Amino acid sequence: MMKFAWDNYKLYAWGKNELRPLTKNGHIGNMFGGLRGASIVDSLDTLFIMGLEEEYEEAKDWVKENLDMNSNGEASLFEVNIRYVGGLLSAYYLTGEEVFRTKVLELGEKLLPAFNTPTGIPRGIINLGSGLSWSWGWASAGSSILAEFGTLHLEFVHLSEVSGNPTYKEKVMNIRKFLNKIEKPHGLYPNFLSPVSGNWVQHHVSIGGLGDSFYEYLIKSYLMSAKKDEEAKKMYYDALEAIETNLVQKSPGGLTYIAEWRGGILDHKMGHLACFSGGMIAIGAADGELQKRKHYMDLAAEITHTCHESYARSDTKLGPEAFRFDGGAEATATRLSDRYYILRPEVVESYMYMWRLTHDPKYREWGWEAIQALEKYCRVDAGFSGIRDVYTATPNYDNMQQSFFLAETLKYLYLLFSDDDLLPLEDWIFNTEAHPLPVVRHSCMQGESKTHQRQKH
Ligand code: DMJ
Repeated sequence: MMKFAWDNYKLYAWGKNELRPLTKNGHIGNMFGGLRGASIVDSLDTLFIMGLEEEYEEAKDWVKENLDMNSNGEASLFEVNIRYVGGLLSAYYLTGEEVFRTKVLELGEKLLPAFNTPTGIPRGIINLGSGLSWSWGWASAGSSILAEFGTLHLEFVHLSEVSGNPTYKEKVMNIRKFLNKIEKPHGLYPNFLSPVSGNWVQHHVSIGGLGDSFYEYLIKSYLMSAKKDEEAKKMYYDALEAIETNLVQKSPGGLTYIAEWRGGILDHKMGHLACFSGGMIAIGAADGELQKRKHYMDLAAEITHTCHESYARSDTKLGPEAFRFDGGAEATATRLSDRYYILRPEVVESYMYMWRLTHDPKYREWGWEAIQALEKYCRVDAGFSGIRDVYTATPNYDNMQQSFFLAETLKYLYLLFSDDDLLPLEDWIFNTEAHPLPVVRHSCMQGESKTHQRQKH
């Protein structure tokens, strides 16, 4: 599947950001500020891990010759960070090739001006040429988004590690400290925050879109620090406690789900994006309070089960973008606009973590079901495409092979069927785009004063 997706990208969309597999051309889009080759950078580590050597070499050569950071467009800080910074860092750590380090540091520097706000909380969009940054037009009152400014920590810690420059780490530690001290309604973190006043802008809380990977990065920061980052640990378990108290629900049919919260009122909906949380709760289970560890594994299994049900209850055996638990619905989409599937990874991501941590064969069975469904309903002549309605067996394609399909969906499926010693979870932490980053056991930031580090670099 990876080779097929890659070969078609190469044939029809080489150097563009994504492949349009129906029209057989490339897509550039406006998320990456003029950067190109998102599918190449997102695929480097997947190709390497899968032993697709020739393809990996082609990808590396493209990065060396053609990945041009001197673009002048408006980029999503979050998307560039998780795909480009994460992809290049991971390629560097896996292969030791200097070109990835040089490129990622060139890019990292261009992202720093986004943090020049009164609070140090970055804005969502940055012009990679001018360094000017601003907020998404659709985000209320010029606010920044929790899942965006909360999903920088892992990559920025490693930017400091590979450069010896503490600035990157300082920027994300500042975000962390800010969030730690600010008041939180019922212990929950709303999705919108003003980077100017430092106040929450709306009381919408979600473990799915707009909130999701902030929580993921708390527990992963703790694990990536070789379990030294106590602050991240405490913030994670406190947040999980608040989520359990306020958002976790059981449907009449016995399915556990995580609802969304709008100023105290529950919206009984779970997004596909929220399905990463099965895996997240599972990787954090062993470091929770002793008496809660089993409970966390049970909760992780229940959520993963619910997400599997959202797949099993559709005609294509692929899950919708959002499924509901009201008006008689139980893990099904009720709105037409929620029925699409865009090759997202979160459900198989949770299967992979649950498999690694329990070895219950059902997770491989569920992964295999997803593979068969992808082959049957998403594979087209020239690649893989998202579909517009998972409840109809005659697919209507969206004509897009997302770069995260190669970075995440296929990588997690591959790992689900690999031995546990391929990227062991004790040594590698996957960023939110599935790019593995090593646990930092001996930080290059230790032992040298910050001033000295600054002078050196
Ligand atoms: C990916 O870019 C990342 O997984 C992100 O955290 C959420 N959205 C997509 C995949 O669905």
